[in-house]
Amino acid sequence: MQVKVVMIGGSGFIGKHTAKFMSGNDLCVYDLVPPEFESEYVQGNVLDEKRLEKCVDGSDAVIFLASLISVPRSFDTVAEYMNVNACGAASLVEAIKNASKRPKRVILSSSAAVYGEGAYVCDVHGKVYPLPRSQDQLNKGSWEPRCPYCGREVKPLPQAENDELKPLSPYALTKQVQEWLITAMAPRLGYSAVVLRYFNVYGPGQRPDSPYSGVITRFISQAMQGRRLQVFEDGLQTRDYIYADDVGAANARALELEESATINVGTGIRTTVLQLAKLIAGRHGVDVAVGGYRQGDIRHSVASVEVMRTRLGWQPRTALEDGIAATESWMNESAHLKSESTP
Ligand code: UD2
Repeated sequence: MQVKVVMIGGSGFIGKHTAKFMSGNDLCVYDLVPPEFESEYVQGNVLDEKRLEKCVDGSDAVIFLASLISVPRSFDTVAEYMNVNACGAASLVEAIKNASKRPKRVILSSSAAVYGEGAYVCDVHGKVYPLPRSQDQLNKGSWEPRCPYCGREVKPLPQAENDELKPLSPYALTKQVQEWLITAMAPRLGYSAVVLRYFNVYGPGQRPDSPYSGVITRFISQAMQGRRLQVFEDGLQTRDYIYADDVGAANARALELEESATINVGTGIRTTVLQLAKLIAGRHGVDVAVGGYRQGDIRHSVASVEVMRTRLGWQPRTALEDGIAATESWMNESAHLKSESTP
Protein backbone atom coordinates (compact mmCIF):
# COMPACT_ATOMS: atom_id res chain seq x y z
CA MET A 1 0.00 0.00 0.00
CA GLN A 2 1.35 3.44 -0.89
CA VAL A 3 1.81 5.63 2.17
CA LYS A 4 2.85 9.24 2.53
CA VAL A 5 6.17 9.34 4.43
CA VAL A 6 7.92 12.48 5.65
CA MET A 7 11.65 12.11 6.36
CA ILE A 8 12.73 14.90 8.67
CA GLY A 9 16.46 15.49 8.25
CA GLY A 10 16.24 13.15 5.26
CA SER A 11 19.01 14.72 3.16
CA GLY A 12 21.82 13.23 5.24
CA PHE A 13 23.69 9.96 5.27
CA ILE A 14 20.93 7.73 6.70
CA GLY A 15 18.19 9.45 4.68
CA LYS A 16 20.00 8.71 1.44
CA HIS A 17 20.14 5.00 2.25
CA THR A 18 16.55 4.92 3.54
CA ALA A 19 15.20 6.55 0.37
CA LYS A 20 16.39 3.51 -1.64
CA PHE A 21 13.78 1.44 0.16
CA MET A 22 10.93 3.93 -0.26
CA SER A 23 9.91 3.24 -3.85
CA GLY A 24 6.17 2.69 -3.88
CA ASN A 25 5.72 5.28 -1.12
CA ASP A 26 4.99 8.94 -1.52
CA LEU A 27 8.17 10.46 -0.01
CA CYS A 28 8.76 14.01 1.19
CA VAL A 29 12.06 15.22 2.65
CA TYR A 30 12.10 18.07 5.18
CA ASP A 31 15.64 19.40 5.65
CA LEU A 32 17.79 22.51 5.53
CA VAL A 33 19.38 21.33 2.28
CA PRO A 34 17.83 19.40 -0.63
CA PRO A 35 18.37 15.64 -0.91
CA GLU A 36 20.64 14.11 -3.56
CA PHE A 37 17.85 11.74 -4.59
CA GLU A 38 14.47 12.18 -6.29
CA SER A 39 11.84 13.29 -3.77
CA GLU A 40 9.37 16.01 -2.91
CA TYR A 41 11.34 18.48 -0.79
CA VAL A 42 10.41 21.10 1.79
CA GLN A 43 13.18 23.34 3.02
CA GLY A 44 12.95 24.00 6.74
CA ASN A 45 14.60 23.97 10.12
CA VAL A 46 13.59 21.22 12.56
CA LEU A 47 12.97 23.90 15.19
CA ASP A 48 10.40 25.69 13.00
CA GLU A 49 7.24 24.09 14.47
CA LYS A 50 4.80 25.83 12.13
CA ARG A 51 6.61 24.83 8.97
CA LEU A 52 7.09 21.31 10.27
CA GLU A 53 3.38 21.10 11.10
CA LYS A 54 2.43 21.96 7.51
CA CYS A 55 4.77 19.27 6.28
CA VAL A 56 3.63 16.43 8.57
CA ASP A 57 -0.08 17.31 8.35
CA GLY A 58 -1.83 14.64 6.30
CA SER A 59 1.17 12.28 6.21
CA ASP A 60 0.86 8.63 7.25
CA ALA A 61 4.28 8.25 8.82
CA VAL A 62 7.26 10.32 9.90
CA ILE A 63 10.87 9.14 9.99
CA PHE A 64 12.84 11.45 12.27
CA LEU A 65 16.52 11.66 11.33
CA ALA A 66 17.31 15.28 12.20
CA SER A 67 20.15 15.11 14.72
CA LEU A 68 23.70 16.14 15.42
CA ILE A 69 25.62 12.87 15.71
CA SER A 70 29.08 13.12 17.21
CA VAL A 71 29.76 11.83 20.72
CA PRO A 72 33.07 13.74 21.24
CA ARG A 73 31.80 16.98 19.66
CA SER A 74 28.74 16.96 21.90
CA PHE A 75 31.02 17.59 24.91
CA ASP A 76 32.26 20.82 23.30
CA THR A 77 28.88 22.14 22.15
CA VAL A 78 26.44 20.91 24.80
CA ALA A 79 23.82 23.64 24.34
CA GLU A 80 23.80 23.17 20.56
CA TYR A 81 23.24 19.42 20.96
CA MET A 82 20.43 19.95 23.45
CA ASN A 83 18.90 22.61 21.26
CA VAL A 84 18.96 20.77 17.92
CA ASN A 85 18.38 17.19 19.13
CA ALA A 86 16.15 17.49 22.19
CA CYS A 87 14.24 20.62 21.13
CA GLY A 88 14.02 19.24 17.57
CA ALA A 89 12.12 16.19 18.83
CA ALA A 90 9.95 18.47 21.00
CA SER A 91 9.23 20.56 17.94
CA LEU A 92 8.07 17.45 16.05
CA VAL A 93 5.74 16.53 18.92
CA GLU A 94 4.23 20.05 18.85
CA ALA A 95 3.87 19.91 15.08
CA ILE A 96 2.03 16.58 15.28
CA LYS A 97 -0.18 17.81 18.13
CA ASN A 98 -1.29 20.82 16.09
CA ALA A 99 -1.74 19.01 12.76
CA SER A 100 -5.34 18.58 11.61
CA LYS A 101 -4.61 15.06 10.30
CA ARG A 102 -1.90 13.44 12.41
CA PRO A 103 0.48 10.73 11.20
CA LYS A 104 -0.19 7.21 12.45
CA ARG A 105 3.46 6.28 12.95
CA VAL A 106 6.69 7.95 14.04
CA ILE A 107 10.03 6.20 13.54
CA LEU A 108 12.89 7.66 15.55
CA SER A 109 16.55 7.10 14.71
CA SER A 110 18.05 6.60 18.14
CA SER A 111 21.45 5.22 19.06
CA ALA A 112 23.12 2.46 21.03
CA ALA A 113 24.84 5.35 22.82
CA VAL A 114 21.83 5.46 25.19
CA TYR A 115 23.11 2.25 26.85
CA GLY A 116 26.43 3.80 27.86
CA GLU A 117 28.84 1.05 28.92
CA GLY A 118 25.91 -1.36 29.13
CA ALA A 119 25.50 -4.55 31.15
CA TYR A 120 28.25 -7.04 32.05
CA VAL A 121 28.49 -10.26 34.06
CA CYS A 122 30.54 -10.48 37.25
CA ASP A 123 31.45 -14.02 38.42
CA VAL A 124 30.30 -13.06 41.92
CA HIS A 125 27.58 -10.43 41.45
CA GLY A 126 25.89 -11.57 38.25
CA LYS A 127 24.51 -8.87 35.93
CA VAL A 128 26.07 -5.50 36.75
CA TYR A 129 26.37 -2.06 35.15
CA PRO A 130 30.03 -0.96 35.47
CA LEU A 131 30.83 2.67 36.16
CA PRO A 132 32.51 4.61 33.34
CA ARG A 133 36.26 3.88 33.32
CA SER A 134 38.15 6.51 35.33
CA GLN A 135 40.97 8.58 33.87
CA ASP A 136 43.29 6.96 36.39
CA GLN A 137 42.27 3.50 35.15
CA LEU A 138 42.76 4.51 31.51
CA ASN A 139 46.15 6.12 32.24
CA LYS A 140 47.27 2.78 33.69
CA GLY A 141 46.16 1.00 30.50
CA SER A 142 43.63 -1.06 32.46
CA TRP A 143 41.06 -1.11 29.69
CA GLU A 144 38.36 -3.54 30.79
CA PRO A 145 35.41 -2.26 32.87
CA ARG A 146 35.16 -3.58 36.43
CA CYS A 147 32.41 -4.78 38.74
CA PRO A 148 31.04 -1.75 40.66
CA TYR A 149 30.78 -3.91 43.82
CA CYS A 150 34.02 -5.95 43.98
CA GLY A 151 36.29 -4.45 41.29
CA ARG A 152 36.75 -7.76 39.42
CA GLU A 153 36.97 -7.73 35.63
CA VAL A 154 33.57 -8.41 34.06
CA LYS A 155 32.37 -9.90 30.75
CA PRO A 156 30.23 -7.86 28.35
CA LEU A 157 26.65 -8.86 27.54
CA PRO A 158 24.86 -7.92 24.31
CA GLN A 159 22.92 -4.69 24.86
CA ALA A 160 19.24 -5.46 25.20
CA GLU A 161 16.32 -3.07 24.75
CA ASN A 162 15.12 -3.48 28.35
CA ASP A 163 18.57 -2.81 29.86
CA GLU A 164 19.02 0.26 32.04
CA LEU A 165 19.95 3.36 30.05
CA LYS A 166 23.15 5.06 31.23
CA PRO A 167 23.98 7.80 28.70
CA LEU A 168 27.58 9.00 29.04
CA SER A 169 27.66 11.99 26.72
CA PRO A 170 25.49 15.01 25.95
CA TYR A 171 24.78 13.32 22.58
CA ALA A 172 23.57 10.11 24.25
CA LEU A 173 21.42 12.08 26.67
CA THR A 174 19.75 13.97 23.80
CA LYS A 175 18.96 10.61 22.17
CA GLN A 176 17.36 9.42 25.40
CA VAL A 177 15.32 12.64 25.58
CA GLN A 178 14.18 12.12 21.97
CA GLU A 179 13.16 8.56 22.80
CA TRP A 180 11.22 9.67 25.86
CA LEU A 181 9.38 12.48 24.08
CA ILE A 182 8.42 10.46 21.01
CA THR A 183 7.39 7.39 23.03
CA ALA A 184 5.60 9.08 25.91
CA MET A 185 3.56 11.34 23.63
CA ALA A 186 2.50 8.51 21.33
CA PRO A 187 -0.70 7.42 23.15
CA ARG A 188 -1.79 11.04 23.65
CA LEU A 189 -1.33 11.93 20.00
CA GLY A 190 -2.54 8.64 18.53
CA TYR A 191 0.56 7.41 16.68
CA SER A 192 2.68 4.33 17.26
CA ALA A 193 6.31 5.10 18.12
CA VAL A 194 9.06 2.90 16.73
CA VAL A 195 12.40 3.69 18.32
CA LEU A 196 15.33 2.22 16.38
CA ARG A 197 18.64 2.12 18.27
CA TYR A 198 21.32 2.10 15.58
CA PHE A 199 24.70 0.57 16.45
CA ASN A 200 27.85 1.70 14.55
CA VAL A 201 26.60 2.67 11.11
CA TYR A 202 29.02 2.98 8.16
CA GLY A 203 28.81 3.09 4.39
CA PRO A 204 28.95 5.25 1.26
CA GLY A 205 28.04 8.86 1.94
CA GLN A 206 29.47 9.03 5.44
CA ARG A 207 31.90 11.93 5.75
CA PRO A 208 35.44 10.53 5.95
CA ASP A 209 37.37 13.76 6.43
CA SER A 210 36.34 14.90 9.89
CA PRO A 211 37.89 13.98 13.26
CA TYR A 212 34.33 13.06 14.23
CA SER A 213 33.83 10.56 11.39
CA GLY A 214 33.08 6.94 12.24
CA VAL A 215 36.15 4.73 12.57
CA ILE A 216 35.52 2.74 9.35
CA THR A 217 35.39 5.72 6.99
CA ARG A 218 38.25 7.31 8.92
CA PHE A 219 40.45 4.23 8.56
CA ILE A 220 39.61 3.76 4.86
CA SER A 221 40.37 7.38 4.12
CA GLN A 222 43.71 7.21 6.00
CA ALA A 223 44.65 3.90 4.32
CA MET A 224 43.86 5.34 0.88
CA GLN A 225 46.33 8.15 1.61
CA GLY A 226 48.96 5.55 2.58
CA ARG A 227 48.81 6.61 6.22
CA ARG A 228 49.20 4.42 9.29
CA LEU A 229 45.96 3.54 11.13
CA GLN A 230 45.90 4.59 14.78
CA VAL A 231 44.00 2.10 16.94
CA PHE A 232 43.21 3.36 20.44
CA GLU A 233 43.57 1.44 23.73
CA ASP A 234 44.84 -2.10 23.03
CA GLY A 235 42.54 -2.54 20.03
CA LEU A 236 40.48 -5.21 21.77
CA GLN A 237 37.50 -2.94 22.39
CA THR A 238 34.50 -4.13 20.37
CA ARG A 239 31.73 -2.61 18.29
CA ASP A 240 28.81 -3.84 16.18
CA TYR A 241 29.23 -2.35 12.67
CA ILE A 242 26.10 -2.18 10.53
CA TYR A 243 26.04 -1.19 6.88
CA ALA A 244 23.97 1.89 6.00
CA ASP A 245 21.76 0.07 3.45
CA ASP A 246 20.76 -2.36 6.18
CA VAL A 247 19.78 0.55 8.40
CA GLY A 248 17.76 2.03 5.52
CA ALA A 249 15.98 -1.31 5.09
CA ALA A 250 15.23 -1.45 8.84
CA ASN A 251 13.68 2.03 8.65
CA ALA A 252 11.47 0.93 5.76
CA ARG A 253 10.51 -2.26 7.58
CA ALA A 254 9.54 -0.24 10.68
CA LEU A 255 6.88 1.54 8.59
CA GLU A 256 4.93 -1.73 8.63
CA LEU A 257 4.82 -2.02 12.43
CA GLU A 258 1.39 -1.22 13.87
CA GLU A 259 2.45 -1.27 17.53
CA SER A 260 4.94 0.89 19.39
CA ALA A 261 8.33 -0.78 19.92
CA THR A 262 11.97 -0.11 20.77
CA ILE A 263 14.35 -2.13 18.62
CA ASN A 264 18.13 -2.46 18.31
CA VAL A 265 19.43 -2.19 14.76
CA GLY A 266 22.74 -4.03 14.71
CA THR A 267 24.22 -7.28 13.45
CA GLY A 268 24.82 -8.98 16.81
CA ILE A 269 28.44 -9.52 15.71
CA ARG A 270 31.32 -8.21 17.80
CA THR A 271 34.38 -6.94 15.95
CA THR A 272 37.48 -5.62 17.70
CA VAL A 273 38.87 -2.34 16.44
CA LEU A 274 42.16 -4.15 15.83
CA GLN A 275 40.45 -6.75 13.58
CA LEU A 276 38.83 -3.92 11.70
CA ALA A 277 42.09 -1.98 11.32
CA LYS A 278 43.97 -5.08 10.10
CA LEU A 279 41.24 -5.83 7.60
CA ILE A 280 41.42 -2.31 6.11
CA ALA A 281 45.22 -1.98 6.42
CA GLY A 282 45.66 -5.34 4.68
CA ARG A 283 43.71 -4.13 1.64
CA HIS A 284 46.04 -1.13 1.23
CA GLY A 285 49.37 -2.38 2.60
CA VAL A 286 49.60 0.22 5.38
CA ASP A 287 50.64 -0.25 9.03
CA VAL A 288 48.56 -0.33 12.17
CA ALA A 289 49.69 1.38 15.40
CA VAL A 290 48.11 0.70 18.78
CA GLY A 291 48.01 3.15 21.69
CA GLY A 292 46.46 6.19 23.31
CA TYR A 293 42.82 6.50 24.18
CA ARG A 294 39.83 8.73 23.60
CA GLN A 295 38.16 10.11 26.67
CA GLY A 296 34.52 9.13 27.07
CA ASP A 297 34.76 6.00 24.89
CA ILE A 298 32.96 2.89 26.04
CA ARG A 299 34.80 -0.43 25.88
CA HIS A 300 32.32 -2.90 24.37
CA SER A 301 29.11 -2.63 22.39
CA VAL A 302 27.13 -5.28 20.54
CA ALA A 303 23.40 -5.53 19.87
CA SER A 304 21.07 -8.15 21.20
CA VAL A 305 19.16 -8.88 17.98
CA GLU A 306 16.25 -10.98 19.30
CA VAL A 307 13.70 -8.15 19.27
CA MET A 308 14.81 -7.10 15.79
CA ARG A 309 14.27 -10.65 14.52
CA THR A 310 10.92 -11.18 16.21
CA ARG A 311 9.30 -7.73 16.00
CA LEU A 312 10.75 -6.50 12.71
CA GLY A 313 11.01 -10.01 11.26
CA TRP A 314 14.22 -8.89 9.62
CA GLN A 315 17.99 -9.13 9.84
CA PRO A 316 20.91 -7.29 8.22
CA ARG A 317 22.39 -8.77 5.05
CA THR A 318 25.74 -7.10 4.45
CA ALA A 319 28.96 -8.75 5.65
CA LEU A 320 31.59 -6.36 7.01
CA GLU A 321 34.09 -7.17 4.22
CA ASP A 322 31.47 -6.41 1.53
CA GLY A 323 30.35 -3.21 3.25
CA ILE A 324 33.96 -2.02 3.52
CA ALA A 325 34.59 -2.81 -0.17
CA ALA A 326 31.47 -0.84 -1.18
CA THR A 327 32.49 2.09 1.03
CA GLU A 328 35.98 2.06 -0.50
CA SER A 329 34.54 2.11 -4.04
CA TRP A 330 32.40 5.07 -3.16
CA MET A 331 35.35 6.92 -1.65
CA ASN A 332 37.45 6.21 -4.73
CA GLU A 333 34.68 7.46 -6.99
CA SER A 334 34.07 10.62 -4.98
CA ALA A 335 37.83 11.36 -4.85
CA HIS A 336 37.87 10.91 -8.63
CA LEU A 337 34.86 13.23 -9.07
CA LYS A 338 36.47 15.83 -6.77
CA SER A 339 39.75 15.76 -8.69
CA GLU A 340 37.87 16.04 -12.01
CA SER A 341 36.02 19.14 -10.79
CA THR A 342 39.25 20.75 -9.51
CA PRO A 343 40.49 23.29 -12.11
C1 UD2 B 1 29.35 5.55 17.32
C2 UD2 B 1 28.65 6.75 16.69
C3 UD2 B 1 27.79 7.44 17.69
C4 UD2 B 1 26.83 6.47 18.37
C5 UD2 B 1 27.56 5.19 18.82
C6 UD2 B 1 26.57 4.09 19.15
C7 UD2 B 1 30.05 7.65 14.89
C8 UD2 B 1 31.03 8.70 14.52
N1 UD2 B 1 29.65 7.68 16.17
O1 UD2 B 1 30.26 6.00 18.37
O2 UD2 B 1 27.06 8.48 17.07
O3 UD2 B 1 25.74 6.22 17.56
O4 UD2 B 1 28.40 4.65 17.81
O5 UD2 B 1 27.20 2.93 19.55
O6 UD2 B 1 29.60 6.85 14.10
N2 UD2 B 1 38.81 4.45 17.14
C9 UD2 B 1 40.16 4.17 16.92
N3 UD2 B 1 40.85 4.99 16.09
C10 UD2 B 1 40.27 6.07 15.45
C11 UD2 B 1 38.91 6.35 15.67
C12 UD2 B 1 38.20 5.51 16.53
O7 UD2 B 1 40.71 3.22 17.49
O8 UD2 B 1 40.98 6.77 14.68
C13 UD2 B 1 38.04 3.54 18.03
C14 UD2 B 1 37.34 4.28 19.15
O9 UD2 B 1 38.21 4.43 20.25
C15 UD2 B 1 36.18 3.32 19.44
C16 UD2 B 1 35.86 2.70 18.07
O10 UD2 B 1 37.00 2.96 17.25
O11 UD2 B 1 36.59 2.30 20.32
C17 UD2 B 1 34.62 3.27 17.39
O12 UD2 B 1 34.70 4.69 17.38
P1 UD2 B 1 33.70 5.60 16.50
O13 UD2 B 1 34.12 7.03 16.71
O14 UD2 B 1 33.61 5.11 15.12
O15 UD2 B 1 32.27 5.30 17.12
P2 UD2 B 1 31.66 5.28 18.62
O16 UD2 B 1 31.48 3.84 18.97
O17 UD2 B 1 32.42 6.15 19.55
